[in-house]
Amino acid sequence: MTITMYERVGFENRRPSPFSWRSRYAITHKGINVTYQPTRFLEADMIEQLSGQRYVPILVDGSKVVHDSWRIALYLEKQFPDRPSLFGGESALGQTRFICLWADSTLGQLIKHLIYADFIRCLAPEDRPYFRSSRETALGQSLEAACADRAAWQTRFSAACEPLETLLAEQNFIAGQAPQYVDYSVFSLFQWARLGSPQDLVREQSALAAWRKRMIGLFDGLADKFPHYPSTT
Ligand SMILES: N[C@@H](CCC(=O)N[C@@H](CS)C(=O)NCC(=O)O)C(=O)O
Repeated sequence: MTITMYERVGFENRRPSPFSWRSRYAITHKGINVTYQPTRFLEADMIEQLSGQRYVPILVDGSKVVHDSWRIALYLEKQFPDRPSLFGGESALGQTRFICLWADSTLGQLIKHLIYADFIRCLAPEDRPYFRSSRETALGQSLEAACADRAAWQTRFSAACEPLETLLAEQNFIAGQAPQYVDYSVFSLFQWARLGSPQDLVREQSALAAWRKRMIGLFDGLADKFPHYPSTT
């Protein structure tokens, strides 16, 4: 039975969604054969018909349709128990979930203010009006205004990354000696930022930069298999 993952696709085959990236890494970690279905923002009706909600990623495995990247990770762990574990056991589940939620709410929110004005160019031109209006409504201001004070947002972002910097100076991955879902989930935000803006938000020579490099190199350089920030749009 073919398993299909519907994920966001951007301008000229870019993969701009952090949530899709963490699911891609989880699938690759498990070594599962999956067909990827690139999906535009404008195809939300089709996603809703399949899954009852409008967000990607979704995973379709026969009659089972799973939405939300966290639920996809749990599903993969349950369906493929003989493949390498994504969590390292039941007791790590709550901690992993907490770190993923913390990363999305803290790092994810700050990253928006560092990349959104650039990020829109990574999306297909026909998806840009929806992205702009939905995000500007959520932010209560234009993408450009949200990103105006870059230095201040960078200071806040670097401060929020301090615990990660300390940890990654002590061990190679957040999960320990080898990467697990917690690494994929946090990395997906850094991947979103590196593909979504020409400006780097990670300090060179930092432990975070070294970890990000290790993550980019995983699975035969999975993170670099799609186009980077566009030089022309
Ligand atoms: N909690 C969800 C969030 C998924 C999410 O935000 N997906 C974005 C990816 S681009 C999306 O589909 N957005 C649709 C929209 O904004 O209308 C998950 O972890 O999968």
